[in-house]
Amino acid sequence: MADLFDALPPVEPPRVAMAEGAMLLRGFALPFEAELLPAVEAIAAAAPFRHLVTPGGHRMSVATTSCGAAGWVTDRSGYRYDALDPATGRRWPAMPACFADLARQAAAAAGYPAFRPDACLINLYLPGARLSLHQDRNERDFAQPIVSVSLGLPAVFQFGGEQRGDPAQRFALRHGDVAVWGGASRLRFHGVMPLKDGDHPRLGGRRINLTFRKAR
Ligand code: MD3
Ligand code: FE
Repeated sequence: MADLFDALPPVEPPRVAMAEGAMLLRGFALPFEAELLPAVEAIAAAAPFRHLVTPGGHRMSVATTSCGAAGWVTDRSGYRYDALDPATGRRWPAMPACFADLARQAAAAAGYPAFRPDACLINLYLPGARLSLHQDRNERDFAQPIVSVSLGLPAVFQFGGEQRGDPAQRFALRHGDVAVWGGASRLRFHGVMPLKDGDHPRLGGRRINLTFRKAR
């Protein structure tokens, strides 16, 4: 029976266009949660989270690892994708099927049906960890989007413009949210504000972000 509630918009729409080419899919990763978390633990057991040092000599507050054919790394010589994990000298762990499936489904839902990621950078945030404004430009083809998956504690995401000094919008990214960054948004500056303390039922005092890329 039709009633008043049918006329009201949902409290938060499940799909929000943040900007041209940038789509936020609230809760899109929740059906994958039970598979994703053990897969992250298995990757971290083979390729441990580490605090990389930027070319400018700063130790990142975010700890990172990767899976897939290519992994993103930085050191004093620069930022790059590498087929080998410099910490182990071995190839990165393979990308789990549930990772690739989630990334492909999210990209398709946002209008990129051909997205086939070959790299997944995994960022681990503990309280206080942040990511300063940057662009992602180490990938070969900027026509390919980046898909990001947020797990654990919520974060405030900063979404700037094409120049570092452009004003930034802020969005909350919560457990299970997936965002697809392509088209005109692909080279926009972005960052993450310092993570606040909290206790997430599944991840405790952590935030984990997966970013899927077509690096090569
Ligand atoms: C907008 N990660 O790993 S995900 C990164 O939450 C990174 O860990 C953040 O920025 C995190 O490089 C943000 C959202 C994101 C990822 C890539 C983008 C937004 C983007 C590329 C272009 C524009
Ligand atoms: Fe980024």
